[in-house]
Amino acid sequence: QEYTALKLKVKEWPESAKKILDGKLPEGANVYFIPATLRPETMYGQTCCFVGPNIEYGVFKVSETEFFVCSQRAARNMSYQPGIFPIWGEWPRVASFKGKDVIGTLIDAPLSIHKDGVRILPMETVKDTKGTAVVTCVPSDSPDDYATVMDLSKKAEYYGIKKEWVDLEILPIIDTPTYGNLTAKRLVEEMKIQSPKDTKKLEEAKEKAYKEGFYKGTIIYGEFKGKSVEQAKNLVRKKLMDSGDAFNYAEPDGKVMSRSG
Ligand code: ZZB
Repeated sequence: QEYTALKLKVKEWPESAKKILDGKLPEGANVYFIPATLRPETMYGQTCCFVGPNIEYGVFKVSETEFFVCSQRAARNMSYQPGIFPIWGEWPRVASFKGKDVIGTLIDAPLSIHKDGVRILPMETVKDTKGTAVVTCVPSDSPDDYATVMDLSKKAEYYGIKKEWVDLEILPIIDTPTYGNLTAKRLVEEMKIQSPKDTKKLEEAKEKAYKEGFYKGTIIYGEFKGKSVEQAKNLVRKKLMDSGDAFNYAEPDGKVMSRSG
């Protein structure tokens, strides 16, 4: 699986994270949360970024001034891919924390219309075994994200977050003949998905959204407005890579590994 790994720069840590990181990072260090996405063309619509509250994350040193936040497993994979860590097979960890320790962190999400930054928020269904275990949230086009955002907004107090961290404008980015320009919202409502725990229905909704978006979607926002999703995907990916805001991250395929091993 070939992902686009995006660099979401930390603008402000919450107190809980400051305590953990105290003394572990050099003065002026830039720290980035690294979500892995298959949908770079949707990055204009990022409204927050998810971590699993009980997942363990590391802060990994990629240069004197740059540090990446992702799962240990992803950092290890990255260390065997060119151009990410300086030394092949080494992924130096300077700190670690649980997702719940960094809820509320303010980050800068490249291309997002929300220029003041977006927040790190909890998502119970993040898998530690896929991507980087950091998931950027695009509620217009990802049914999982839409369902999670609705849940977080309804139960903000229970989750210990501020409602205004969740209730950011949902930007229509892609128009499709079957589901209109807010595909995820439409699917969640039509399929009567009640909660992020409706995993079976959400899996089905995701497949539908992928297919419709990729084969029939047209971009309706930004510099590639009017282009098909198929075309825009690579253009946006290239733009993000050229600006230094993203890099390639390949997930080793278990099946291939076992066949060759
Ligand atoms: C932004 C985005 C916008 C995504 C969208 C999807 C969609 P897949 O197909 O199962 O491989 N994701 C990445 N890592 C994880 C994880 N560890 N746990 C849970 N979810 C994760 O899933 C790849 C997509 O699942 C990724 O692309 C990411 O969300 C999420 F409009 O990034 B995506 C119809 C989907 N639309």
